[in-house]
Amino acid sequence: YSRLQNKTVFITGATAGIGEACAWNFAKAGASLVISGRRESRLNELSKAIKNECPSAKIYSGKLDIQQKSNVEKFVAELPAEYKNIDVLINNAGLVLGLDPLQNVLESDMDTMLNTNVKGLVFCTQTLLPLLKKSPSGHIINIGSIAAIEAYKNGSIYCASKHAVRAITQSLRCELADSKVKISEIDPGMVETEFSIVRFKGDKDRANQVYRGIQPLVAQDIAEIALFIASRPTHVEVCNLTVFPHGQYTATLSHRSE
Ligand code: NDP
Ligand code: 8X3
Repeated sequence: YSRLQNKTVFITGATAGIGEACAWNFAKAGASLVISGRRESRLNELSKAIKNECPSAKIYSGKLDIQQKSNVEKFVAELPAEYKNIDVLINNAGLVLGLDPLQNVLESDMDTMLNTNVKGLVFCTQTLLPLLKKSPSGHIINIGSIAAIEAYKNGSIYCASKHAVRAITQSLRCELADSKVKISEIDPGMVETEFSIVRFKGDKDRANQVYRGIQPLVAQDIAEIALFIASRPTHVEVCNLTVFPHGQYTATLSHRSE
């Protein structure tokens, strides 16, 4: 992963799951990090833990809710000079709330999903694109989902949000073709993180049921893929990479040992 030495990687949603695992992996590969999320104490703990294990790691962390464009712009404007040359943006922050028929979807849940998964991703991309264009190897990595490819029962708004991510990735690939900036999307199936606990609003028993009888992916699996994608030579652009735990074969169907 020597191509990541001295690169600066901006990760949204680094307080848990895939974003946190990306922070560890990119730091170990020698990249400087800008990590963000809404839970500041977790960011401080993560920075401390990484620096403990990799004393030379360079990490800037700050609280950021990506739902408001002004937050994103302020955060980026206030980056210290040594963290302003962003090479890689990992648009990871995202969430699902509920598993309900469309008829019953709460407007507040819909707003949170769309404002985070779609608008927040766009705000981060718009704000960082001018910096990525200055890099000799700018790269956007969007964390999509199998829900970007399939729509499933009771998942309408989350699936719509991830279908939007896929569309945005594709449109941007066309728009960026005459620049040096690459764009990739990783579309995972089941990854055991805080994702299902958030979906079921803290109901851990229900969240555990999602992974019953299957060995799900873990955040590290996705971080390793992100690291692989980000470290290809400049002319190699991984477009969309779908990844399932073995045994899963659609968004909602898996072989489970009961
Ligand atoms: P986690 O719940 O473990 O992590 C989600 C991260 O997103 C947290 O760091 C959270 O930080 C952050 N986040 C949520 N809302 C905001 C916001 N408004 N502003 C900034 N950060 C925010 O879930 P995962 O790691 O699994 O999810 C990461 C991405 O992977 C998401 O986009 C998700 O849709 C996608 N994904 C997950 C799959 C899975 O099965 N787990 C499968 C396919 C895709 P904080 O709460 O501190 O703000
Ligand atoms: C997460 C995967 O199938 O729960 O994006 O929507 S799924």
